Amino acid sequence: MGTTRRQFIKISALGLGGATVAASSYGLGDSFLSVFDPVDKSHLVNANFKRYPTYCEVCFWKCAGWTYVDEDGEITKLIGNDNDPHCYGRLCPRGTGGVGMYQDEDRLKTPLIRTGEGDQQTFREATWEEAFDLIASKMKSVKENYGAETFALLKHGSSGKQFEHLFQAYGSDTVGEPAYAQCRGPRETGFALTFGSWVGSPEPTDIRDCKCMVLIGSHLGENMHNSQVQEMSDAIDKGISIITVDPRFSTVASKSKYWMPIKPSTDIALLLAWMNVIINEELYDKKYVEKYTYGLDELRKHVQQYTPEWAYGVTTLKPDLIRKTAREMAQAAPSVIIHPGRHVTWYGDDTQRERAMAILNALLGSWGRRGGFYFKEKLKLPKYPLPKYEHPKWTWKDLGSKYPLAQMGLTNEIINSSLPEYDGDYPVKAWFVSGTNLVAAIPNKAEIERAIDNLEFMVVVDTMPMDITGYADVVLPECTYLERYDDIRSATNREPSIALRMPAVPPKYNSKPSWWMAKQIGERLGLQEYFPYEDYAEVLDWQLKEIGSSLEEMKKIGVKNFPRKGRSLYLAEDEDYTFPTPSGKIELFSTRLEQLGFDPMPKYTAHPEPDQNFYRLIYGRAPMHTFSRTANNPNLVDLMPENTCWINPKVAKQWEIEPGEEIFLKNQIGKVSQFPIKVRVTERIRWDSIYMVHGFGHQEKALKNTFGKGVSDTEMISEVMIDPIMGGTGMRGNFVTFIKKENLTAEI
Ligand SMILES: Nc1nc2c(c(=O)[nH]1)N[C@H]1C(S)=C(S)[C@@H](COP(=O)(O)OP(=O)(O)OC[C@H]3O[C@@H](n4cnc5c(=O)[nH]c(N)nc54)[C@H](O)[C@@H]3O)O[C@H]1N2
Ligand SMILES: Nc1nc2c(c(=O)[nH]1)N[C@H]1C(S)=C(S)[C@@H](COP(=O)(O)OP(=O)(O)OC[C@H]3O[C@@H](n4cnc5c(=O)[nH]c(N)nc54)[C@H](O)[C@@H]3O)O[C@H]1N2
Ligand code: SF4
Ligand SMILES: [Mo]
Repeated sequence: MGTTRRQFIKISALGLGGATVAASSYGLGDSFLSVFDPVDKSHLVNANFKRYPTYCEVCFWKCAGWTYVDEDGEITKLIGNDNDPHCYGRLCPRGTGGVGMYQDEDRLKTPLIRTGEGDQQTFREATWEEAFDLIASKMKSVKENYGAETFALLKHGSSGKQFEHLFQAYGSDTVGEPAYAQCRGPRETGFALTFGSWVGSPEPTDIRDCKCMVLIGSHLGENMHNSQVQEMSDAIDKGISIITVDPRFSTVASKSKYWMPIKPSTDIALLLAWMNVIINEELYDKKYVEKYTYGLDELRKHVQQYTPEWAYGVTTLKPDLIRKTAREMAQAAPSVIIHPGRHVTWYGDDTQRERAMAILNALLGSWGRRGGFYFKEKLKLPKYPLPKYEHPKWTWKDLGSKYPLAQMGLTNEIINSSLPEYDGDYPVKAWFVSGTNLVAAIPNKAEIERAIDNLEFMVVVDTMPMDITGYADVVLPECTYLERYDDIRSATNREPSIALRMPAVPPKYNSKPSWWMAKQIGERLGLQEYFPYEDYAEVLDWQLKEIGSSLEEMKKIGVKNFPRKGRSLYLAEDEDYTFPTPSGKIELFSTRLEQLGFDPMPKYTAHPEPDQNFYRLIYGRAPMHTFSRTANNPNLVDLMPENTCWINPKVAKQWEIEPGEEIFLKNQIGKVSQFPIKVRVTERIRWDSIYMVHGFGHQEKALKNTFGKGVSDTEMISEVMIDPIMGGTGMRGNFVTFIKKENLTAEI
């Protein structure tokens, strides 16, 4: 971006970093849980250690645990809290390695302010006062000149809450996070249209008592969401049959009764064929369907065209396999789960695919049944008494109104509204970014860069010098989750539970918690009445006392479980129940979609296929990393230092590519990967696709452990298919070809 107004600044160029930390390592075994912390932890803990409760921020499952600190005040260990329903006492390898976030010497150490013009731009170290004064003055001028609404908040994780409060007090509800439009948005809309309620997190999947689970591109076990993986592991021991639909032989595929190596992008065809079999063979739960659902006749008619023989032509899965697996599910019903998945923004028709999954669950009667989906419950924490927020003139809802069923702010629409050519009613002029590495999380970096370049002002709050920080005018270093208080975790589960996060050690360097930053900025904006506390601990103590606990108590126990107060976990035999949908029933046929001009029942539409010598780019998770955020973690980098490109042996042979060879990738519009990637030649991937783990290929040199390692999947995603119903960005319609290292110069 050499010639642009907001030049990208490499933090590495500033010489602010330190030396690399020696990394620890621990072994990985075959079973899912061999990488979790041990059940018996007595040998890990010295009696002189002090322990402080926390909940993990390495991913958003929010497992509760203990931070152990030794006599010298050093963190020695992170261990799961035995009473926590999110982790059942055991942290996953990323959670155990979370201490690396604290120890990482590449951390952001002090506030930074952009100075200089044109190609001479750089960051200078600044005091917190200077940084806050600048931010407050810009927030004031943006509000005066354009309205507070034009200052957008892009966030993810716990810190986002603090800034959301600041922004609402300031007058902006222009908020978005990649965990919606780049993640679970379509499933929440698809399930809400069908059952009337979101799936939510943690998913209310009753895996513990499930007899048959269908995983459609949901790779539990690599996707390490803790209690789900533990429950699945137990269920496997108890003989659950798993049906894995994945073009890749995932870890869970290896534990499955059926692996269905579907042609990518054709899942709706399979789902419709399953419905065809289940309805025509009368395998559905007749009582349940009659009592609770709406639209069976329409659905019956609709799915007649989608026979297993038809689906074979589309999906490459044999009709016999489709029938057998349909019967397998029906036999286990209602203790069956068609798992909704989580990262589901794939092909732009994702809400409809999720609808198909929801409908299949409904036919099998699994919603509200033991071993299917339970009715979740959570404890509503009382709100700390604060003045009401101002009403903004417009909000994220207006900004995303092109997509009628968007239920949260759309990051991609915030980006559109920030572009120079935007001439709509909801222009965005400035960004406040916290806890999200947008350039790694949202495809089409060139567009994000154009948007950023057009901003009047941009703040980034992060713990690490991640790629996004280089675009900021002000960078604020947050201390890690082990060094701060945050909101009480109160999540939905079988039984309500709460968990406390408190500092185990003081913040390293000149880093600070987000609640303090929000308060400081708020006070400079004249919003002190919204921040009437000296320490966030006061807020937590007040809230805890309102529910009969206290900070004192929670410091000792970390997690508190409460009995259910609402309805029971499952529907009783013949129970009358009104679903919160327009018809009060589970909507096999969606009247809402029909009114809005969308297909009321899911249809299959074909998606583009790779040209000759191109392969579909698919991606996913690795057990020891979370997105791009852990790539530099000194504890985790050893376990998996880079991603690899999975290529089928047939393809490798055709290209004369050797295992371990480093190649560059080029996508359908000629974009060549910044770095090379090592090849893994394996039968575990279909010949028409290649696979890589998301979160590598970092371009910021200040990330010393990970700079230049592997390829960023996001970088190769130029084609985005937007879901017309809720605005999610489908990212799996991209195709890549290979460039041998020796041919690189000739190719670009
Ligand atoms: N190509 C591609 N894109 C994807 C995905 C994919 O698989 N492939 N996955 C999608 C999904 S499912 C999701 S949920 C999103 C996730 O997208 P993001 O939430 O943007 O995920 P990360 O890349 O981990 O970025 C998190 C940022 O938060 C910072 N951080 C960590 N801890 C803290 C903290 O305590 N405070 C603050 N202030 N910052 C902190 C990290 O250093 C990092 O810069 O990405 C989506 N985008
Ligand atoms: N270790 C770890 N665990 C995590 C995370 C992490 O970063 N690290 N992130 C968490 C978050 S925020 C999320 S959203 C979840 C995401 O996890 P999931 O929702 O489980 O998974 P996805 O990333 O959508 O799916 C990846 C799988 O889809 C397969 N796939 C690709 N294309 C297709 C297709 O067309 N059809 C089918 N049927 N399958 C296909 C891939 O081969 C891969 O196995 O993971 C969570 N858990
Ligand atoms: S699943 Fe692992 S990384 Fe995620 S919150 Fe739990 S322990 Fe942390
Ligand atoms: Mo996600």
